[in-house]
Amino acid sequence: MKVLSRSVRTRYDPDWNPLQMTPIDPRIVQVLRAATRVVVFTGAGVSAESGIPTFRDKQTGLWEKFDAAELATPYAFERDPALVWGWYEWRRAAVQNAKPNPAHHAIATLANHVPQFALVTQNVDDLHERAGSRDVVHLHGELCRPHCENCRRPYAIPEIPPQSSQAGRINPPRCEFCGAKIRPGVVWFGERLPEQQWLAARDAAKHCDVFLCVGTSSLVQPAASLTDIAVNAGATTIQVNPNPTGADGSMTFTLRGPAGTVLPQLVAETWAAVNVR
Ligand code: BV8
Ligand code: ZN
Repeated sequence: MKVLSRSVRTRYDPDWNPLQMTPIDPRIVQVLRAATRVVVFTGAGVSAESGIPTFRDKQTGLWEKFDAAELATPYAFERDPALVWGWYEWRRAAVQNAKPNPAHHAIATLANHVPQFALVTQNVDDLHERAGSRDVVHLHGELCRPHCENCRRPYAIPEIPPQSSQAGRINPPRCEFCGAKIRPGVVWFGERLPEQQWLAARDAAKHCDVFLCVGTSSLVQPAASLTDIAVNAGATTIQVNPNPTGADGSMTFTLRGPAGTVLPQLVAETWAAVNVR
C-alpha cells in the first residue's frame, strides 16, 4: 500500500511552509514505536541543509563543466589527477566548514529509541559522526580516509586550514612507502564496494522491520538495491524526500519534505512522551 502523506511537490514549491506541518501519518508513528530493528539509509540529501551540494546539484568553479559522476571515476583520476584531487580537497574543505543539521541529529536521537539500529550511508562526509551517530556504515568510503592507490597504505591527511579556500587543481601527494599517488578514500563508479560494509548493510536490510530511506535519489547501485532487500524481507519502508525518486514505487510511506524538518518532527511525534531506552 503506498500512501503519499503530502501531495507530490516540485522541489520546495514556494508556498510550502514548514511551520504548517501536517502531522506525521499516525501509522508511521505506530510502526516506528513498535519497531525492534530499524535501518536508516541516507544519501546526499541528508547533508544538503548543511550546505553540501548533492550529486544532482550542478558543479561549480573549475568543475562546473563536469558532472559529479564523471569526476568520481578512476579514469578521471588517471587522466587528470590534479583536477580530481583538487575537487576532493574542495569537497573536504566544504565538509570541514559545515555542521551537522537537524536531520543528522534526529537520526542520532532515533538510534537511542530503538532496540537494534543500523545507519547506512552513501555519503563520504562525516556529518553523521559529528552529530553523534556511531558505527556508521559508509558504503562509498570517506573523504577523511585517503590511501595509496598502489600499496593501499592509509595516508594521514592534515586538516585543511580554515581560511584556505581550496578551489583549484592540486597535485595529489605521493606515498612515502612506494611513491605512488595518494587517492581519495572513496568508492568510484566502476569500483567494487568495500566487502565488509556491503555485507553489513545487506544483512541489516534483510533483518529490519523498518527501513527509513532519507535524501537519496535511489539511482546508484548496488546501494539502491538495499530498499528492495528490505521490501522482500517484509519491512515497512519509509522515504523522506522533497522530490520524487527512483524508489517511490517500493515505499510503504513517503514523507515529502526536507529531512531537516521532517525527521525532527518524526522523532518528536514518535517519542516525545517516551524516555530513551
Ligand atoms: C560497481 C563516492 C561493479 C564517490 C559514489 C546496475 C544498473 C545500472 C548501473 C549499475 C548497476 N550496477 C552498477 C552500476 C554502475 C554504477 C551505477 O549505479 N551507476 C548509476 C549512475 C546508474 N554503480 C557503480 O559503479 C558501483 N560499483 O557497480 O562496481 C564492480 C563489481 C565488482 C567488481 C568491480 C566492479 C559504485 C557506485 C559508487 C560510486 N561512488 N560516491 C564520491 O562521493 O565522490 S556514488 C554517489 O552518487 C553517492 O555516494 C551516492 O551513492 C550517489 C548520489 O546519490 P544520492 O546520494 O542519492 O544523491 P543525489 O544527488 O542523486 O540525490 C539527492 C537526493 O536528495 C534527491 O532525491 C533530492 O530530492 C534529495 N534531497 C535534496 N535536498 C533534500 C533531499 N532530501 C531530503 N532533505 C533535503 N533537504
Ligand atoms: Zn604506496
